[in-house]
Amino acid sequence: MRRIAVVPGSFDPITLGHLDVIARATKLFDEVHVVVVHNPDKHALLPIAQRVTLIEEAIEEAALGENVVVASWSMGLLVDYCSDVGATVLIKGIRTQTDITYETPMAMVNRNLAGIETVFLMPEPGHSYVSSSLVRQVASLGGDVRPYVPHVVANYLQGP
Ligand code: COD
Repeated sequence: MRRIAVVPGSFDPITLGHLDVIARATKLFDEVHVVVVHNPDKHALLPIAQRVTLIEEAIEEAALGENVVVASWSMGLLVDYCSDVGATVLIKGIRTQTDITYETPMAMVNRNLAGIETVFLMPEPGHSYVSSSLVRQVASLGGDVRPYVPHVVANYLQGP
């Protein structure tokens, strides 16, 4: 049986922390879907289509493309996307206790709703403090975001 996992997120924009989680996921599953989902709790910087393009380019740059699909989902529950593509697992990156507190109830609800299990992956320590909101803030204040994001994202945000 082909094992398919979904890595969901706002990815506004994709960071090296996200990319690290995606790379780990590709080693554990036959097919990995990276899915951009609108998070109503967050004020978005980039349009969803632009986030998808940057993820595609970052994945190509990191040579992770073979078993990765990039998509967006705005049609309702994330577990419905999982059912549509035959995925049985959601993957979330865990950086801090705050992530665990945020993700645990969602993992339980997603299992109750559709039997989808959530796998938590620990990031590379060097990326564990990186977040899209930090990148947005540094970029908006004119700082250098290159240590935190793939080259394609840095070029998009601040030029080559
Ligand atoms: N290292 C490791 N992991 C990281 C890092 C890093 N540096 N940065 C972020 N991550 C992880 C996050 O912990 C998260 O797991 C994932 O990467 C995405 O992060 P973000 O910030 O891009 O995205 P979020 O947190 O805004 O995304 C939230 C979701 C949209 C995924 C979430 O709200 C969700 O699953 N929504 C589904 C809606 C739904 O169906 N709800 C009903 C059932 S609960």
